[in-house]
Amino acid sequence: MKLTYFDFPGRAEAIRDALRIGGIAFTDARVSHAEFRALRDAGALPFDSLPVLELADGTVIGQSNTLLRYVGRLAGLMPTAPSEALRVEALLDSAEDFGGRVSSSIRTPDEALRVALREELVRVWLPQWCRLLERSLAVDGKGWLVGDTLTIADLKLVHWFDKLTNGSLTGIPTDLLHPFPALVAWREQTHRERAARIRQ
Ligand SMILES: N[C@@H](CCC(=O)N[C@@H](CS)C(=O)NCC(=O)O)C(=O)O
Repeated sequence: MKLTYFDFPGRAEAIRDALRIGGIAFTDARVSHAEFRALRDAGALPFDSLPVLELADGTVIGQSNTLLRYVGRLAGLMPTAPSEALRVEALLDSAEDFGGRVSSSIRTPDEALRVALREELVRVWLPQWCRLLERSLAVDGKGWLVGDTLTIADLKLVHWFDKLTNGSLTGIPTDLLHPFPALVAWREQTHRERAARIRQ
């Protein structure tokens, strides 16, 4: 299959991880913004956006969480118990809610608005997301967001927190997770497991 996205982690990195961990052969197509516009204008993107996944039969599918669930199932990174899968899916959607607020602050060209959005993120929304995620960690108590092993929820969210704390977003402190020790431990565990399973 072929995954097409830009040349940065964004909405694709968890999908790339799941494909790598699952040992699923794929073409990691990375396009420029000009190439994206050409694909979009040619009608090649079902939702006029990236990422898209092209299957062996030529079907092209969009929507990152849908793609992540699909490859997550193929790679054994999606719980088979429906109640656990439900919790994973809710966490993926939370990334659209909370992560979407971060994206809005990136997209706005208005500097004053960006500063105000970032201040609200740091004061209100990101601590709220962190508290909710710590609650999720506490349900099974195994250090994973759902169940007792790595899932696509861990992969999706760890990339969000990497983006949030890499210093590239002015106004968002790199030690954002410091008041949330369970999340700090989760992040380390997720990175360790991810690296080990990608190497296998
Ligand atoms: N809900 C969609 C959102 C996709 C989306 O907004 N993708 C962005 C990149 S992260 C995009 O295609 N941006 C190009 C543009 O609209 O200029 C998904 O999760 O796949």
